Amino acid sequence: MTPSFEDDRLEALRAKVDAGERLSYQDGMVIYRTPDLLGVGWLANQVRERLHGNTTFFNVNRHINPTDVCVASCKLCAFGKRTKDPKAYTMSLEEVWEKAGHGYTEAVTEFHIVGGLHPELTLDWYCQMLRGLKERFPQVHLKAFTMVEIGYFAQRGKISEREVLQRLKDAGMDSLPGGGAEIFHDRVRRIICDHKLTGQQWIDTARVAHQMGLHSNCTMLYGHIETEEDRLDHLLRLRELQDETRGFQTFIPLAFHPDHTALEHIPKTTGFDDIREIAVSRLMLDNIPHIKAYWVMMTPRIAQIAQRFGADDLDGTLVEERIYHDAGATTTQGLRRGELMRLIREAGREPVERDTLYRPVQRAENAFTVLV
Ligand code: V47
Repeated sequence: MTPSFEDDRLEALRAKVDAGERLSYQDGMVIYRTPDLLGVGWLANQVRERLHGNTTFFNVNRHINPTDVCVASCKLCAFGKRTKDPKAYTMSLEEVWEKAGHGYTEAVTEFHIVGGLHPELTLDWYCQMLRGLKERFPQVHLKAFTMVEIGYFAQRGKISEREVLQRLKDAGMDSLPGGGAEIFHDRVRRIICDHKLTGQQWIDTARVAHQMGLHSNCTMLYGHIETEEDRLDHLLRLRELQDETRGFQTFIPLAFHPDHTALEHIPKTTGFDDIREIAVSRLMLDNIPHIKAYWVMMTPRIAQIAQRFGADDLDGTLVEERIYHDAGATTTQGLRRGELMRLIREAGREPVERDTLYRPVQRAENAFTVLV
């Protein structure tokens, strides 16, 4: 059934969406500014169902953050700490391996590993960490290090990003997560994450990773000091790189959580904004296969509704999330496999457990009812 839109401008977009035509910057502005959220969501859902039918993907993963010590002091972040901060931590290699195995069941298919920019840990240390994980958990995919960490390892080791990526790949890194992209525009970046690599450097590093056959995800941090123009610029720069490399698997819009950050005065995003961001992403990023509604950030309730506004993924079980929880997230730190499946089913979608590369994971129907 085709709806009649509250906003006539969406009629013209419907023709483009039906024809699979690419939306322009001006189209993007319309979908960011119209109050007709249901109309925008309907369009995004058309694209989502054309790509993925009724499926919603999820995975069984564990987050590992080896250190929160960080030289960068980004205003947006509540996770990074100075070395001398009594609350700062850095795991030993044994602790990382122990953490990975803690509560481990063979259900876990991915370790998601990111951390602060530590002034002393060397690239060799990280390679050893990956080798140790692969030795102990050979079947688990290692999705590790943001482009920001890659850039930092290169700068510290005085070697190229390509060399860093090659060494990490040789040690067992299978793909990269999408963090650290924030908002690419320099004006915003200078304020929210001054010491991080530039937006262009993030893009260039992702390009090299993709050229080396490594897949990655991509993100956008919204809901702070950026404008809608900055958001669109960010999305279009990702779309442009994807036309070139086809290396991005998933886009994850990340709502800014201000608590305990230097930008604590900024109000939190609203449900309306979060849902709209999912729909805009699905419509503008026509060449990125998946849009993830990251339940930790959106809350399971909104992430569930997002499954009918353009999203086709919920992320995973996580077990112990820290970056968002340090910034005041009120969600639980992990969800069980069965809970994720229930959320998806109640949104009228069919849950499909995937591995990091979106291959379906086959499991015996009742194999993990006790374990996970
Ligand atoms: O890089 C940091 C953001 C990212 C805050 O690739 C904050 O599958 C909100 O990238 N409020 C880390 N956001 C999370 C991330 C991610 C999450 C889930 C899945 C994947 C994936 C990637 O979170 C950081 C930064 O952009 N962040 N601090 C904050 N206060």
